[in-house]
Amino acid sequence: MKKTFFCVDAHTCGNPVRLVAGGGPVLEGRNMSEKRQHFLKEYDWIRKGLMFEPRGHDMMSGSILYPPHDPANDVAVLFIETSGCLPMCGHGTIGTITIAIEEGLIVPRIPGVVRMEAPAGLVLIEYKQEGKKVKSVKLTNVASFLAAERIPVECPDLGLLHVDVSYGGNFYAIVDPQENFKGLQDYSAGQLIAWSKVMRDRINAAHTFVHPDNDTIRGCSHILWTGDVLDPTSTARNAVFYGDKAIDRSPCGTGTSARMAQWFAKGKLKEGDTFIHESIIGSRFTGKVEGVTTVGGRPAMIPSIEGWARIYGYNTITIDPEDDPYAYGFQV
Ligand code: PYC
Repeated sequence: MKKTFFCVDAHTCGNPVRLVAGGGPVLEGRNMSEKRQHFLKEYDWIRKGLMFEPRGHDMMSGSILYPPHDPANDVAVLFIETSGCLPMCGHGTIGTITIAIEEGLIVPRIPGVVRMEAPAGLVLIEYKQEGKKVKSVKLTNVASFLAAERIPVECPDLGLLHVDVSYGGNFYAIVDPQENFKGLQDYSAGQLIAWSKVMRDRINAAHTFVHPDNDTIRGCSHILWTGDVLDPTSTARNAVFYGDKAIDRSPCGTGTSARMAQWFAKGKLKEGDTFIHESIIGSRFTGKVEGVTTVGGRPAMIPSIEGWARIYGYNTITIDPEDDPYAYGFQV
């Protein structure tokens, strides 16, 4: 049967965010983590249809809004991506909140503040508005922590690399410059993508990463390559691999959180410090160490990320498996 989805398309610092404002499914669950499981079981065809070609593309990423489960909160969000349904997405949050406020899809009780339930936990948001336009969104993310250090992994062409694995809403393998890798600036996006796929499989075959408080958050899903900054006023630069063929065009919110947690654990950042992260295209998020905590008994920190998004389109998308052989999309 033909289904219609009313979407607002935007980008956060260059990376797409397609918010499904109408047509999303009713989900069962006491919180967004349970609703994410229900969506994955019954409705993953919606994600595939809206994210993959021909309606989407390799980098496509989006969200669906739900009422909050706790009346103290303003909204709950399911993230849909080419990679699956992420527990948390930073660029997705910045785009989703920008769209939701500008289009009047949510009306927060306190103007300028949104309490957002994500599958990974509660995310507190402050946004700045000029007239109707949202100029910037700052999210205080879930507690982030360094999960493992110097894991050896063979990379095709480059040879043996050592990576740290850090959690910032998803688990990231962070590849810092070392003997066999001088920095992301020396390689094409295509090379980083090809290597990332192999390395992710190898890391997950040898190690199990599970969030201590939520065992549905598992596996190292992203590879974060680091390298020289383009702008000397930035702290660091990264290229984040996700899905099967994507490099994030934004500096990646959960990746920035994971990297700040890595630096925090190594004593390179302390509470109150800021961290300006550049993406592969040079767009920037400003991160800050907001606080210190523990997760499952291990030291952790609370990161915030600030960035901007712009709406660029209104998109009524149909998925009709009786008429279109590519209704549920494809990947090449
Ligand atoms: O911004 O957290 C993020 C993100 C995850 C995957 C792509 N972007």
